[in-house]
Amino acid sequence: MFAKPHAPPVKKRQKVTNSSNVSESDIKFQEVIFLVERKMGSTRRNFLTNLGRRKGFRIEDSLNNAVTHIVAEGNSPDELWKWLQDRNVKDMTDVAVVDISWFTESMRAGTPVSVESRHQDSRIIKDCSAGLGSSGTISQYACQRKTTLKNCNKIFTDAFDVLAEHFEFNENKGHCLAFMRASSVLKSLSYTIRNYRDLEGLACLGPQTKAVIQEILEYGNSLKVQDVLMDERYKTIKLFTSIFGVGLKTAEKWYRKGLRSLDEVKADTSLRFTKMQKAGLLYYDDIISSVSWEEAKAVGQIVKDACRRFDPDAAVVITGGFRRGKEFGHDVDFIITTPENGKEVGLLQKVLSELTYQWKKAGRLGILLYYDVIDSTFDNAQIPSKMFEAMDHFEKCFAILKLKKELVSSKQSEKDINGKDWKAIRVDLVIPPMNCYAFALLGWSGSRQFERDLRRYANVEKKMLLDNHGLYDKTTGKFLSAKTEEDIFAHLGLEYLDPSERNA
Ligand code: DCT
Ligand code: MG
Repeated sequence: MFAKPHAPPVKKRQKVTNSSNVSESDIKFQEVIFLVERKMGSTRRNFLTNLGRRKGFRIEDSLNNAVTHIVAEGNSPDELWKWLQDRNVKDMTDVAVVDISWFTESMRAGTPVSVESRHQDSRIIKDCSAGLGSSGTISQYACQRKTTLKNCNKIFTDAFDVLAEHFEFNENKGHCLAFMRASSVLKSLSYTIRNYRDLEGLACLGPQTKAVIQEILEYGNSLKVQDVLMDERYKTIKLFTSIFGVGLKTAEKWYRKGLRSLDEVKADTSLRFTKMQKAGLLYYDDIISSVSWEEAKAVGQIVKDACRRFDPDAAVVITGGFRRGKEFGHDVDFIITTPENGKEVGLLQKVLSELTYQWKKAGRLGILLYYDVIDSTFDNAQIPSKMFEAMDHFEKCFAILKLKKELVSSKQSEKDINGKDWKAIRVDLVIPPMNCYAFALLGWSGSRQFERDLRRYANVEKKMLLDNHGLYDKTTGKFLSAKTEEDIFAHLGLEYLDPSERNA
């Protein structure tokens, strides 16, 4: 793997023999540079080498272990990868592969400048800190790519996300998946796509997705995306599915009835709302405004206090987007379990009654504004399932909690436009037994695309079935146990990715 572009590594210095007539004392910097002759040509390479050495840079004639910066000019990623592989360069840890612009800027500055994403033009090298498949190209699986929250290609991924949603609304699964995968690949890159050739060798980009990129590169936006954003059906389905408890089918039905706004929905006396939809409409404004990390922490404290009252050893772990480092989310996801297998049974009911009791004691509208408990249908014989999107079988609860603003330090004494000193927050609680904890944690940490690709990778590449309950090896017919997420990655032969690197 290559080094992250923003932190150019300082390698352990090794004694390097310079074939030039530059003595060690002339060298002013610890960076060790190698210029790739391919495409650059020997004359230009000699010229740049001499120029650099005169300025006190250490420039190697051959590619050796001391090299910290490989500089190339005019090579496509594939060509460069092949060139490196032909030279048996395998361990690229702590080596920055940079564009000639890094070298010329450094010459101008008279000192090695720090490596920025602009120096890693993908024509020279693809994102090396994002995972590489065995062929040296970006893997088609998100679980082999590092995807942090830093997205250098937002202009493209926003467009893809709109199109993916549009196809989801039209129940065109194939196109939806194509755009979700393409978006996910671009999110993993540490450089910005600047021209069409930057797409060479990237996985999951087909003619459709490439055409959108080309349009954005040329005109700054995509007509198709503009059309979708203006499309009445798209806008209405998006609005209706943003109500807690409303899925695609219901949204479609309302749209076909001619409904277009929340007010129209609320006013339509012929509609029968589920309990969940009623709560969704009642607390719509609060729920649609995202939950901040501070609010999530405050909710976590409430849930923890309620759990610990019954089991001081209970573990309450925040998962979902917040575990991946997101600052805002649409809900707060928690996994609750107990160190002893089986002791988790009944805990959720006690926690819910504790939250209700708090309400009675306070004599006010309850802290538990809404909840729906899904009983456990956990049966070892039924797992693992081949359904990638299947809900797991653990006992869980979809709730709306009332969070007093005074519990969130930055919001103390704040009131909203309705004079309310609290905010309704969507909370999911999942209660797996301890022997499934690692699988449940991995499954609920997301992102959705990461989970999809992890399961697909397990199935296609490893002949294993993974879900939120366990991992099954189809070749040996055995379940593989895991205490930690690291164990699961190891069973799958994958490099461990921190949750912050799973924002695929
Ligand atoms: N999950 C999944 N498949 C689904 C639904 C959820 O794999 N069909 C997993 C992935 C994320 C996790 O559960 C929590 O789901 P969400 O809360 O919907 O996602 P999130 O990443 O936490 O996003 P947000 O920050 O918006 O809550
Ligand atoms: Mg979430």
